[in-house]
Amino acid sequence: MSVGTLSEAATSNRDLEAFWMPFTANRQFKADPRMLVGANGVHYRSDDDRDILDGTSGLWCCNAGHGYKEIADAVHEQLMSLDYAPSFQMGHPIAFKFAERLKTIAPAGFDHVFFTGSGSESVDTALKIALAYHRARGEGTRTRLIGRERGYHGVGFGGISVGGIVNNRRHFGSLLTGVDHLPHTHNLERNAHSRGQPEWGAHLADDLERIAALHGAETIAAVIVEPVAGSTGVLVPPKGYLQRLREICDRHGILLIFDEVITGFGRLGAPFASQFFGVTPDLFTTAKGLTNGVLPMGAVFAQNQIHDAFMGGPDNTIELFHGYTYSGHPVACAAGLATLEIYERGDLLTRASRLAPLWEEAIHGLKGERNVVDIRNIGLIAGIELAARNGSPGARGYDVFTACYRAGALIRVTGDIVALSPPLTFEEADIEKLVGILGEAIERTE
Ligand code: PXG
Ligand code: PLP
Repeated sequence: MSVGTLSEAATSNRDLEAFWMPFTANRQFKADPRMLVGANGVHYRSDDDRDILDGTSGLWCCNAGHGYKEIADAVHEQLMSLDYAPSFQMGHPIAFKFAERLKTIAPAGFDHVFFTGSGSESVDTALKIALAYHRARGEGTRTRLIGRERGYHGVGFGGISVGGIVNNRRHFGSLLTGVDHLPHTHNLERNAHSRGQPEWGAHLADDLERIAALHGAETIAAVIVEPVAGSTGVLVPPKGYLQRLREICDRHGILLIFDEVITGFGRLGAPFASQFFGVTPDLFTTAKGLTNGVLPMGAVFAQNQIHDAFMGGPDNTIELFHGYTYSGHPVACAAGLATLEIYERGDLLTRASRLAPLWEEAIHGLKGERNVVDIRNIGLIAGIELAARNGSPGARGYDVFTACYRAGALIRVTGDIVALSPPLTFEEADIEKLVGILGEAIERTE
């Protein structure tokens, strides 16, 4: 494993115009770019030749860290033997093998996996399966989808419709119809500085009863939530909240979808959040850590009874009119299989449960630092909420982000909330270093 070397192109090519960057202030960035040119272990390498501690696993996706030769070799081998093959009315062995392998780490009863190309595609897929499931069972009145305020479910029209982050929705027209939202669970007055799951807020799930009464439960197909809301700034579910959602869904025949794009693959200390919280959804979405982030891929896991409901009718029927050119892409499957080996070898899918006490202690050590109004944590995730600077929300968060980068750590900010989600391979010294850099950056930022 070698750290990527400083490339000529990265330093001399300042022609940055053509790449319209996603979720980025393009003009601000291009005036003062931050370029990563290599990655190994828990570090990135910057174009000015510095090691940058990866406090975010890339974008919550490189759960085992960076630079694995085994993944590179598996990808290379697959490319040279079968680079691409269609999955519509055709098959190739590695997609079946990967699905079978994934079954072994999924909760019991999830024996079916639908492959996609990303988290956003996984969300659209899960929502469509939910709608078609009810229709297949003769409950075609169930067409409503329920999301949650502050939820992030990717950027497809389905995902932004059930999502609850205003800026991701307001620019894009009328979205899907027949969507409603549960209230978010964030409450600084009640829950600030909770360690792990907050005590207060399980009753917020009861709003689903109100929504069911308002529209008629028989019109509701599914509820989708992130078990721990990530992108909005780390909102940990109150104790009992997810259980309550499950109960209400059961009572009314509503499907429960967990969006595990972030929580999947060990982030909390179990392979999936459903195992960690002991609450079983009907469908759950994944992506990111599925391939350790090295190739784009997502997967939707379906309970057997959901899958089986589609399997009636004549054998020549296409049961689900849905799929992507890249569903089950052989090269992504090869990366995924090699990734699962690495997770298994290092016990990485449960490692966060062993690191969590240390992590919690270190993160909550930032309490009392300048402008810190809340600290929250679960598994190997943390959110540190800063007070907004008067009149310019997000400015303080951005300054802390750039200060950390200058000091050698990659963090993520959403507005004025810092989100941390380091590789599951982090050691105690890495935690101390990350929290140290962050603490100093916060202290020095106006
Ligand atoms: N669902 C959830 C819960 C996610 O966190 C997606 C769906 C979409 O996945 P794709 O692969 O289409 O991006 C996500 C993605 C952040 C951040 O800043 C979070 C995500 C993506 C980019 C940035 O927290 N989550
Ligand atoms: N647009 C056009 C014109 C296409 O032909 C296709 C796929 O064949 C798509 C979009 C969908 O692309 P994908 O399957 O990669 O999501």
